Amino acid sequence: MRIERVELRYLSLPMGQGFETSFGRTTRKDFLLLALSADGVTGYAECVADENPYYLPETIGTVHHILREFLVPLALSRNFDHPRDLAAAFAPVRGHEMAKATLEMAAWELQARRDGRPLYALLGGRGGTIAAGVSIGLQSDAAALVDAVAREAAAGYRRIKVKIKPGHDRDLVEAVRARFPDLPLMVDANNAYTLADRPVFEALDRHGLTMIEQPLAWDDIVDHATLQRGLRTPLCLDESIRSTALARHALDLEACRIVNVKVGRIGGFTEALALHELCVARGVPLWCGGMVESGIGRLANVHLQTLPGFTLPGDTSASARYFAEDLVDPPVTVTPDGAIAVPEGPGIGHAILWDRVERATKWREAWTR
Ligand code: OSB
Ligand code: MG
Repeated sequence: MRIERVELRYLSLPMGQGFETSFGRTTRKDFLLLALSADGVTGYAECVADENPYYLPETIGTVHHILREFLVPLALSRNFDHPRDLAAAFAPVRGHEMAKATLEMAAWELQARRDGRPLYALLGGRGGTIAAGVSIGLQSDAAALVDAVAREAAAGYRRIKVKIKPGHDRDLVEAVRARFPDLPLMVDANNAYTLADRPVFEALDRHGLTMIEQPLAWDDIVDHATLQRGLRTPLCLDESIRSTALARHALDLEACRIVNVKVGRIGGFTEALALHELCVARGVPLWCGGMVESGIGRLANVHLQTLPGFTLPGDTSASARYFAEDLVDPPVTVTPDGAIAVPEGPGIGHAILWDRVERATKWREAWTR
């Protein structure tokens, strides 16, 4: 692969109802879209960084800087036999997993298009369908949350995740459980707690949750291990796992029993495949998280989830939950029994709607050899 051109666009896409976590509310989806061209073919990837560093330290601004100054020059200065070789070339750059993943994922997508195969085939997955789960943002109160859960359960989702934060946790789970005692249910705290909040987790432990996601600090594994020792409910780590090595450390310490994979958070597909292999070898359940991606990133997640280690439904839900006008045709849809069809076309497998991309583009920059 001789990379000839890299184009980066800043997109701002209107969202319907928005999404609220413990770090704030989003009503527009601002993100970077990268196009990578080599040997007459172009591949695409969506970056998961937000404008702010409230999920993890990287932002759209840091990704732009790291791509422009370091990763793009590296990619344009040598040839690669396979997309998996990009990760090794990027290794001298410390951290900046989201920036690395953006370029690396586009190389995989390009390679799949070049081979005329769906992305899943290049990754070693399979066709068919995947099981869909859904993440429900913070709602105004418990009654509104129960309504939202009822709506998503009726839509077919096979696992429902609700966001919690201090003061909005036990009551929310009790309200949902009162109406849906047997629903596969989990919570995600996005680092909002400390070990001093142990009583909250002891109360949640009585509700048969599938897991509790990232209750403690974004960069912690030690306190999570302490918390896990006193709980029956498995902990799952999201933010804390930014590499396969960190996942291995977390599993060795028993800081979690389930792993959330986001390709953008761990530096790309090559690292995702390594993390998948680690979890399969250790019998640790794995699922694919989401970052409220447009259809382009959403479809990349669909392909990844066809690998055999993804034994739990992920956070990949229908495009229409977030975007009235998604950037892919057809949009990602979920069947009444909670399945998403895996595309069979080359690369991500659905057409990109360039008129919508153009309308959402705030700026763009391109680099060539
Ligand atoms: O922690 O999983 C998370 C959204 C933005 C940032 C972090 C997270 C989330 C979600 C939404 O939970 C998942 C989705 O629907 O894409
Ligand atoms: Mg999470």
